[in-house]
Amino acid sequence: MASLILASNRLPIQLLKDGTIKRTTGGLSSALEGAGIGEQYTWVGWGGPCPSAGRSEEDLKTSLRSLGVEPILLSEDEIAGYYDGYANSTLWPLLHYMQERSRFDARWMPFYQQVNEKFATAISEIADEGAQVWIHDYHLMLLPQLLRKKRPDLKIGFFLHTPFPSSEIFRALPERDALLNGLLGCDLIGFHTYSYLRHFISSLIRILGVEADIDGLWHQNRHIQLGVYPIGHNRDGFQKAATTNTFLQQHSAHAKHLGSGKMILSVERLDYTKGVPEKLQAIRTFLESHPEMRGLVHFVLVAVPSRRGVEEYEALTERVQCEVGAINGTFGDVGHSPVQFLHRSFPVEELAALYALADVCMVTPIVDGMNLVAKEFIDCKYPSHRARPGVLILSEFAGAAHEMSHAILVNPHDTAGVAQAIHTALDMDEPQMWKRIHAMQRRLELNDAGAWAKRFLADLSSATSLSHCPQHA
Ligand code: GDG
Repeated sequence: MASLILASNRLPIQLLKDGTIKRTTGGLSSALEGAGIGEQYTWVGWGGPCPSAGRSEEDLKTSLRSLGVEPILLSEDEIAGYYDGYANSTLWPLLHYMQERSRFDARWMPFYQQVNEKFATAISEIADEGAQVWIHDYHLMLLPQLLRKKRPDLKIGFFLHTPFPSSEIFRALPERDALLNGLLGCDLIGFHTYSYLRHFISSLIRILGVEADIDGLWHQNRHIQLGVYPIGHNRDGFQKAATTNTFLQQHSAHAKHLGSGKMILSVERLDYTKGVPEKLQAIRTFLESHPEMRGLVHFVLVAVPSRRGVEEYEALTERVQCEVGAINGTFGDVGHSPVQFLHRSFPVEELAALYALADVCMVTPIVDGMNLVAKEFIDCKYPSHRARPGVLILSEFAGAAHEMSHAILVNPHDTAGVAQAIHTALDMDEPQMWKRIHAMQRRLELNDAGAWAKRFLADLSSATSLSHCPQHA
């Protein structure tokens, strides 16, 4: 039994066929890992594509439970309909304002409903009386209401890691009422920014006719609190990583290789929301207009494979590989390719070494709920970690832009503007770079992943589950 339960689509770990464990890469797992909310919780989620060869479901569940998590197993049909289908092909693009990419297929919603039911059943069986349940992200928008029906005693919170788009976009969803009603099963609903919260409130009024203000609303005689909780990065994890031998070795190796050259880094899951082709266009424009920089700059693109098997992601990978080849073919020389495309995941110590050394970090998503890479880069810039100063180029369409005004803010669609920002960043003098870094670090120190989680959980714990509206009492 558990008094605090975290629920997310994916567990932070995946059990592989050979019985070994792999950590999953992504914003949610990296932030929650650094949230420091102790050992007193149970994490409920899917362990990834099932390595079921020769193993029974019970056997798999037992292996995962021994690691302190409560696994949800999904059938092939559920993976296709709930995960690849409704969550990633309908909701993900729509929540990121990409309505033209969003596919509506009536066969998918029943699987989304079914998997949300599975989570509700699993949680209701392990939750202590009055336990807190913290549900994460767009895969589980029906879960709060399903869970409340089974267990009205629970305190239920939901945090959305993506943007919540304008109601003009959200209302295009055929299942818009069901999703909003699903969320109204919560005691507390949180977003990264005030804009997302305001869009949610507009959807409630325009779609359900339910009125709310920025603090909350009354619905069916229950109070639902609303709030803004900008997520922070795993500060302790990066600070620790910067003291390891792997960090030191990687740091010296890269520093030697760079010599007097300049490193322009980017790190992301290879996802169409992250704006990688648009970034490559800007790199091409920069190299075209600054021939004197061609032998000097090293664009290092760490692009972790994501959602393998989904057609659009395969096409994006091919497109990016092709453009990287074309840029290197045009602007490279014997012994130097301006763009290094690293299509794999790196251990956090190696990532920290790249952040510490990079002269510029380009975080230029088309739309992004928050973006933790921007925060991690700035927080690896301490002289005690042998960091070089560096400049953050940040898309104004990332949630992080609301907090990091000392970055160079860019519109990722404006190719010439981003190319110009690269030049401005490379040209900036060191005192100016440190001034900007320090201003951003002061803010990050106050709101890392731990502070974010504690704030959300404290509000969830004090959220009042009054049974009637005082105005109507
Ligand atoms: C979603 C929202 C929101 C990346 N490559 C490696 C690696 N990473 C880690 C980074 C960072 C995380 O993955 C990526 O986080 P982001 O925030 O940038 O993006 P999403 O995965 O899209 O996350 C996003 C987030 O949820 C949290 O709410 O900010 O807007 O889309 O932590 O460091 N980690 C390691 N090796 C890599 O190669 N170890």
